[in-house]
Amino acid sequence: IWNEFSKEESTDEATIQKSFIRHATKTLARSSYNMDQFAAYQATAHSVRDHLIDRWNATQHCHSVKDPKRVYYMSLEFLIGRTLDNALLNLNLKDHYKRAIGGIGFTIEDLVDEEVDAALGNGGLGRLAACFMDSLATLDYPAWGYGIRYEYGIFQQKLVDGYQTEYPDYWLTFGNPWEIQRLDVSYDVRFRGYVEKYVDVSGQTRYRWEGGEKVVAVANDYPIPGFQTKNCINIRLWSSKPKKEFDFASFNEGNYDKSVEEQKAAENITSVLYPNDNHMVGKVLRLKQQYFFVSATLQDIIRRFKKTSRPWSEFPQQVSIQLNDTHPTLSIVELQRILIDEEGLTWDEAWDIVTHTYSYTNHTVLPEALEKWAVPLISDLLPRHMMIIFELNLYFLQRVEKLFPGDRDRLRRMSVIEEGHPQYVRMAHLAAIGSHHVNGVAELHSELVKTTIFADFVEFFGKEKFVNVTNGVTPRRWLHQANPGLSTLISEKLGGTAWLKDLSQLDKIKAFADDVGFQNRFMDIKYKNKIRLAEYVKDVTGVTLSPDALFDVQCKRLHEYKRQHMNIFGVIHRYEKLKSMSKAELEKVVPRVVIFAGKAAPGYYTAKLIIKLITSVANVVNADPQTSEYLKLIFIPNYNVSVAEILIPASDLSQHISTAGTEASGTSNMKFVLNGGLILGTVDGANIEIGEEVGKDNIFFFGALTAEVEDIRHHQMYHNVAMDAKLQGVIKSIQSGRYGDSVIFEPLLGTLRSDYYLLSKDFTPYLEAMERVDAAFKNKSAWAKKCITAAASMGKFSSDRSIQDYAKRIWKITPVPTTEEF
Ligand code: 26V
Repeated sequence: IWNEFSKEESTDEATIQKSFIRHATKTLARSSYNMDQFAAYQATAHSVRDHLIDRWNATQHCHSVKDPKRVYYMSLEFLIGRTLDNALLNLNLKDHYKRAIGGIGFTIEDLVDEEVDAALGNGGLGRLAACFMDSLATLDYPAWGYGIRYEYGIFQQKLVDGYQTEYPDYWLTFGNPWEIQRLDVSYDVRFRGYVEKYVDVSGQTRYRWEGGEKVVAVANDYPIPGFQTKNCINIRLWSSKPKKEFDFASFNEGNYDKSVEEQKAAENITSVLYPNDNHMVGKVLRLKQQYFFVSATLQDIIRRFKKTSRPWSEFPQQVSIQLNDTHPTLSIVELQRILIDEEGLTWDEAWDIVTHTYSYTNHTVLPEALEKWAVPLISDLLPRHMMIIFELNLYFLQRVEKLFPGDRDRLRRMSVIEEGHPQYVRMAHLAAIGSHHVNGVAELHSELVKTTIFADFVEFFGKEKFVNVTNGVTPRRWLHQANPGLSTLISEKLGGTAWLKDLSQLDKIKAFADDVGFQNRFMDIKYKNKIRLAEYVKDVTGVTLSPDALFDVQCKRLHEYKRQHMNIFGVIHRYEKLKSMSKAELEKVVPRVVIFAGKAAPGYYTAKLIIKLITSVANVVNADPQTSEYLKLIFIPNYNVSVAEILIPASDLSQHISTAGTEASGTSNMKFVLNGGLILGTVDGANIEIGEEVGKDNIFFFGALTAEVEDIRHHQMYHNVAMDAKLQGVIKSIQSGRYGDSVIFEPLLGTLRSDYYLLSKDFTPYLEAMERVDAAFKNKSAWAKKCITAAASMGKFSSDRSIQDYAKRIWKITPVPTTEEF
């Protein structure tokens, strides 16, 4: 009977319909009389989930039998988005379900739209984790993702009077068919308490962490199916629950409220995702989240390791742990603690295991984003960990002193502890010391990692420890799913879908770049995608867009370093220029639609002002009959993965215009080009490598180079450098009150006085690059050729390539396909 039930259900129309109705009636307790669209989505999702579970079980069984080395991807964020469409495509079931669901009277597209995004991440870092899971599954690697099941994902953004307002994203209101709660997989996690020193039976002085309070971590599994493989891996997300034991001491004192409150506090830990991106905030609850996550994950990994009774020395041969930024870095300290305090290993044996297990990815060199935690905070919450951090820092600094005797300043720079009142723990130093590899996420960024924040560490450890793994994106979600038209065209030309598992094959599409028939089909797909976006924009903003205009998109988190304000200043410049043109001049203008989208951190005042400026300018521009044929300006609210799936395939041009040296990689830049759009960008992050692949004629570069930035800043500071004249004009235009009371924008304009992000220096080159774009867009066939050549050059930027890089060079793991016998 077990064998019978664990076989995967067949996928013919009738079986799918039966499964749909079984779930509608038995799982959801609905009848044919009260099946609305949302219930139909739920029934479909449950029926697809059955397939996922079968494959997930087979994969787990296969991996426990073969017991290969596994990789554990630890990330505080997974920005997954929707699952239904993605699962159908990866399982190759989309057409089957289309017909089956159609037969019941629903359309699959409508049902797909009923799903809410799983938005458990801020931006690039979280979405990268999700793309990596898709690639790990597709390439049959034995891998687990570990994270937190936040009850509130990234906030929902609404515009009120043109200002961003935030609403809680309680995404679980109507249940979540994609997660499997595993009440049987749970662990205790301790906080606070004290450290006890004792002498063990062999006369050794040892320590143990006792007392304090405990909460429970419960596993919730999120199956991740690979594309055209039986393999289905797992993201295990922890949620916090109170322990069953109640605080009877408080209760008996008549303090019922207090004991209930403490129970509630336990559940609080995994309640909400911190909505900052590239900015550190030192909140206790965030530190609690990090340790909670680290403790539960390590207990789970160790339990799995212990099943095969290997000696501890084999741990690094069986387990590789990747830290997605420094957020899970306490894991290094926690493993050391478990090995010495609980497993009885010596310090050196333990540290050898730790440093052969971990590797760390750095995602930013911006100083304000580097994590540091106050020593008193850690001492209070995790007293034993604080002891271990001091101890490992001592040994580390002793080694440094040996290699560089008497170099006090070097010791100060390299110490895990930043001296001061209070002292701080520098998490990046801890991560680098405890890992065998440290990687950056694009060539330039990895160089900056070596020459700035870790320069001393390269001298100490040697340069081999510091490597580059350029980011990538999954072509399954970001082309096949988001742009079915283009995916179908490519498959037709390449004779099948194999390219979706080996993106280097896209190269062969270059042969069609000059073919006018192909150009027309390619641009017709783009045109239809623009219509789809225009309908969406009409729906959410009421503004009508012409798909004939050049669609110019900048969608990403709002941040001064990303320079959305340079973009909006450019729009104002364009608008003023249009206003001064004669009718004859106007007729030569390339019509443009400028689209912004993105969230600002709730406490980031300047970023929020940039949104207000964009929406204020949009109100004026979109209502101006004199220019409306030539310029439209849109801010799409609540940018998320699902919005990106509509926006990206519809862009002609996208902007990636960070000050050189500030954007570690960027990943949407890759998605835009893959979907047949061109980049207007600075010589920064992955833009550089995209430029190398597509060729300099197929990307619009401008602006100061990384190597120049520091000198320019210095020069600006000490010489009275006049602001760029055109930028001055823009500021005057804002101050004239044309876009509403200009007083509210003064703090934003004030940032241009010190101009840390070099807007003034880059503004004229930016506008000149825009003119090159306009000129190029006028020649339809030449533009099409650029887009085709660029898209066909994107093979390198598949997250499959990134994952193979990690697997071979850092994790030392090999694929373990789930064969038919499982
Ligand atoms: C994240 C968070 C999350 C909430 C709490 C505070 C905090 C502080 C710092 C950070 C660091 C975020 C770093 C980051 O997101 N980097 C982005 O990583 C992308 C994937 O590698 C990359 O494409 C982007 O260029 C980079 O900005």
